Amino acid sequence: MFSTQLKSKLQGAESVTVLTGAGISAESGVPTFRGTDGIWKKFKPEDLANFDSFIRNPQLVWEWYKYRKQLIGSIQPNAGHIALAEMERRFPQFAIITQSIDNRHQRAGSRSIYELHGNVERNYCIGCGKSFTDAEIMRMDKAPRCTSCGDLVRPDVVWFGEQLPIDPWEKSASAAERAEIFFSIGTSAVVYPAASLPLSAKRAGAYLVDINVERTERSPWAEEVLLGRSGDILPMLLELCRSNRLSEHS
Ligand code: BJW
Ligand code: ZN
Repeated sequence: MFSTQLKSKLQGAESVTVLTGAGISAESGVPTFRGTDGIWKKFKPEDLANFDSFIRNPQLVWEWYKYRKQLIGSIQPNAGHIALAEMERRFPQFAIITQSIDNRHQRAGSRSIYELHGNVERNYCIGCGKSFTDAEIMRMDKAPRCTSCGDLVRPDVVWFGEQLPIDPWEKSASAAERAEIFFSIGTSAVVYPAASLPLSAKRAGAYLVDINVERTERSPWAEEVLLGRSGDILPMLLELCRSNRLSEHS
């Protein structure tokens, strides 16, 4: 499944960077936005994941998020998340840039994670910025309101038209530029600026690998396209890193 070139790149690499999307959690039972198994087809993310829709119909947007918070709260990291957490220990520099908001990389034990689109387990007031826990939110009305100022509370995620958080974005851009190998995993790579990261990595000399159940916008640019589920491919990739390491010592 893996080319000789990827094997030798993995053996020598000091710096590996990974970009993950919703597909990394598909096998944990979280539906993706797009792709053949995307079940949000009823709602386009563009229609719900924006500030104007939230102001127009906070109940509807909150219904979507409360449903997803409950779903996400009940799922475990899968073999893909776990393999990435293990891979982190095998390279001097290893970073996960994630568009996922579900916190499963953290749960799997990964340390160096840059969350580009926020984290659905956090919430804040749009008026005064006060934070609210999920437990508080779940007890509140359909569209929760701030206990200090009375304004609307929203999930701490990045919607269309909003700027990405500056610190994770800058760290992600540097991690892309320094990567010798860049893995784009379980993302359709249609949402910018995240979708530009595999391209900047490649421009800076990285070996680009696209891992997905189907070809993506990034496949034509990739040195290698690995078609399959990330929960199947990543453990095999980890095995490869392990055997590389053994042969280094023998
Ligand atoms: C598997 C698998 C398995 C399944 N194993 N794989 C025109 C051109 C260029 C840009 C723009 C434009 N018009 C507007 C823009 C900007 C816009 C944008 O990019 N729009 C595009 C849609 C065109 N971007 C923004 O607005 C961003 N901000 C920004 O640009 O700020 C600057 C600015 C400010 C003001 C004005 C203008 C610009 C912000 C983007 C925020 C995205 N937010 C969301 C919602 C987060 C909260 C939530 O979850 O509710 O983030 S949208 C949604 O898409 C979510 C995801 O992170 C993001 C990316 O999706 P992802 O992760 O790739 O998932 P899918 O479903 O698309 O793909 C899953 C893949 O997995 C598929 O390929 C499957 O095949 C695969 N898969 N099972 C491996 N087992
Ligand atoms: Zn407030």
